[in-house]
Order: sequence, then structure tokens, then C-alpha cells
Amino acid sequence: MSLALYFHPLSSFCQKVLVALYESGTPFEKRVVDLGDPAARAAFLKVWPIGRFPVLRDDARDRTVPESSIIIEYLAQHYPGRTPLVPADAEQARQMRMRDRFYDLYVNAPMQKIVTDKLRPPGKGDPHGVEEAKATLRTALGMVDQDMAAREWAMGDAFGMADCAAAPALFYAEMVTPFASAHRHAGRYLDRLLARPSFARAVAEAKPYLKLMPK
Ligand SMILES: N[C@@H](CCC(=O)N[C@@H](CS)C(=O)NCC(=O)O)C(=O)O
Repeated sequence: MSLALYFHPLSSFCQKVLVALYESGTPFEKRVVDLGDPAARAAFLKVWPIGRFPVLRDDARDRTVPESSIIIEYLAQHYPGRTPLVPADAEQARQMRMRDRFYDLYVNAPMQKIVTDKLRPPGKGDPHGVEEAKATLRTALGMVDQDMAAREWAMGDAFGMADCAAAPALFYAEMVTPFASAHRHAGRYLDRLLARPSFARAVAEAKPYLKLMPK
């Protein structure tokens, strides 16, 4: 098998790529990385010294591809599957990328900031940063609610890369700062994402690890 994904099932950015792979039906080998294990971390840093996953390794093309959006673009370019994840039309593709960035930067990243702050050693927290993250998340979720009032998926009728980004970002955002009852359109969008087989599978695979989420 040419493709291998370095990832962890609990990671939101990794789930984003898992959804893309499950949507496209592209075969790949799973390499679960436990960053808490010094040997596994050291081995992963040899693959990608930045130390963040997901990372895709393509032996056939001799490419190491980091960054969830770039991995999905790479898959769409070199391993197109049954679900086209990036529109062929340039204007549609630009809009898809804009929404993908929106979910990564203004939903996923602030959600991650709120969660990871709880893992910091006592006295090393960043309450100001967490307040900023909460404010960004609130604004972003209000925008998602408006945007999804008349859409099934992020770009309209067709599921794509932005929905891969939205699914884990909204899933964990609902856990961290519940929004679905106040933002009904965003909440129903999350319900549709959870019912989508690709994301349902990623969530089922994450379930055994959810207990590791800090309270
Ligand atoms: N911009 C990156 C973000 C990746 C990222 O933040 N991954 C997190 C897990 S969700 C990670 O590797 N965290 C480990 C660490 O920071 O030590 C992407 O889109 O792939």
C-alpha cells in the first residue's frame, strides 16, 4: 500500500483527514502515533520535525505531506476517489478553501486552545488566551449558524473538504462550549455531519479515547 497516515483517532485535525479518506474510499495504512510515548514521539519527529499530525506518507511518489488541508488537496489531486473533495471549478474551489480555513482557524483552533489549556501544568495556564479563544469561537459559531440556514453542506449540495474540516471542529466545539440549542442551524448541520458514514466512523474510532479529553 502506497499511502500511510500518521495520526491519532482523538485528534480533530486527524479526523478531518480520516473523513476525507473514508469519503474517497482510498486505501491507506494507519500509523497511530502516541505522542505521550517518548519513543513514538521521537520516531514521529523524524518524519515531521514540527511534531503535529496528521501527516501523510506516499511511498509511491516519495512525498511526505503534512497539514490537513494540504493532505486533502494532495489526495484530491493524486488519488481522486468517489467523493470529489475539491471542486474542479476555480471559483467554487476558492470558496471551498475559504470555508475550510474558516473552520480550521476560527472553530478548530480556538476549540483546541480551550482544551489544551486544561492540560497545562498548574500555574502555567493562559486565561487571557482562553477568553480570546472563547470569544472567537462564539463569533464563528454565530456565523456558521447564519451560513447554514439554507445549506445542507458547507458549499451547498455537495459534501467536500470544508465539511471534512467542519465535522470534528463542530463536534468538539459542542463538547467544549455547547452551541446546538442556541444555534439551531449550526446544530442541525452537526447532526447531518454525525450521520454521515465517514464521520460516524471517525467518531466511533475515537470513542475509546474520548475519556482522555480533559474536563
Ligand atoms: N494546521 C495543522 C494543525 C495540526 C494540529 O494542530 N494537530 C494537533 C492534534 S489535533 C497536534 O498534532 N497536536 C500535538 C502537539 O501539539 O503536540 C493541520 O491542519 O494539520
